[in-house]
Amino acid sequence: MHLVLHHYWRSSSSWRVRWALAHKGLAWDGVAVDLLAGAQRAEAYVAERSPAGLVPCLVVDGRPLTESVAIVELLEELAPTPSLYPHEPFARARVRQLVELVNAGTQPIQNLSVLRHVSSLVQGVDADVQRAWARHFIERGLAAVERDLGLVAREGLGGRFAVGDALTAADLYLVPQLYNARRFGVDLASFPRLLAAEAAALDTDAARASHPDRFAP
Ligand SMILES: N[C@@H](CCC(=O)N[C@@H](CS)C(=O)NCC(=O)O)C(=O)O
Repeated sequence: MHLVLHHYWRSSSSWRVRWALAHKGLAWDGVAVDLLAGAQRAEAYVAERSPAGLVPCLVVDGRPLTESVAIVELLEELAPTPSLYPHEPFARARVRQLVELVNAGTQPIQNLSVLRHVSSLVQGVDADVQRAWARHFIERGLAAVERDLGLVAREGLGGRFAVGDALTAADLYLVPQLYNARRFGVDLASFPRLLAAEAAALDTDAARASHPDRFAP
């Protein structure tokens, strides 16, 4: 299987996929897409790689696939071990729920193009207001995740990681979102469950191999 990942070093969605690849021990070639320079909107990239003009895009034997959830689930099916999803159906559903709290409920509202569009519509929306906007939605999303982790614990599904004692897809979404949270200056003191799961997840070879700092230009 030949894998080519189009990604940006500091993009949280890109980190999710790099992490899944590292966890499963899959080799890949990388193509850097410079989001600040607008490379994600280049005609050829949108036509041939990402219809939405976003990263990541994983090209699998010549076939481009976007949306990190679809990519991570494909990798899970192509390379089932080590798994990123618990076997038990409800625990599996909890993992997917946590993934969506970040993927659908948090990251899209603080994404670069959203922040820029708000600035273009409303006079006086400068970088400080953009950061305040991002902080608000990240805090709201992480508060939901923190409460969800409380539920997970009460159900007996807790452990070192977000769900249980093995790394799951939930960790691949929560930890990069925390990375974004720090970039925007979110105070994380009220998220102890999240911070504990983050510490466990970061202390893995796959986290280190996929971390944004390793891919900074
Ligand atoms: N739901 C998508 C989100 C992709 C996404 O929002 N990517 C961001 C970087 S994290 C991006 O490409 N932003 C560039 C832009 O908004 O122009 C996924 O999980 O792959």
